[in-house]
Amino acid sequence: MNLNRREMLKKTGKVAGAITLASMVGTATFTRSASAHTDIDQEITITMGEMFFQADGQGAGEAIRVPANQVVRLVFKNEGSVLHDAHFGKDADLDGRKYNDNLSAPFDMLEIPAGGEAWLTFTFTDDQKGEWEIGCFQLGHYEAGMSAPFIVE
Ligand SMILES: [Cu+2]
Repeated sequence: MNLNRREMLKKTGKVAGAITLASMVGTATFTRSASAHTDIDQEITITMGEMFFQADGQGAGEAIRVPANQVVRLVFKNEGSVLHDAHFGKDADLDGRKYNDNLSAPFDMLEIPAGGEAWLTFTFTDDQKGEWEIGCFQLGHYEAGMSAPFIVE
């Protein structure tokens, strides 16, 4: 199932949603929160604001560490006053407004309006271990420092 960007936006909106990524299969599926019964091994809440990502218990912009081979739910809360997005990858392309190496492929990214909340559920594999990055590619945001190391370990 392929969700294009417009469908993804429509489905996330201001309502919390869940996107399960089966990275080994290479598909992204969307599950409404009301019917999401995935067992979660670990949940990490990440606050977004101007211009930062901040995981619970950490400082703004500090590394976010995620275990491989576990079901990890990342809960994003945009407490800022403008829309933010979350891309996962490495090698930022500031012209294309994305990472050249997309950790979450084929899933593109998550956009969350001001005051909104949404979540993603990942299971990363051994071959995805290493240092990646989470970044917001709204115009000027990455440039203003809206990124953080994202470490799969
Ligand atoms: Cu942003």
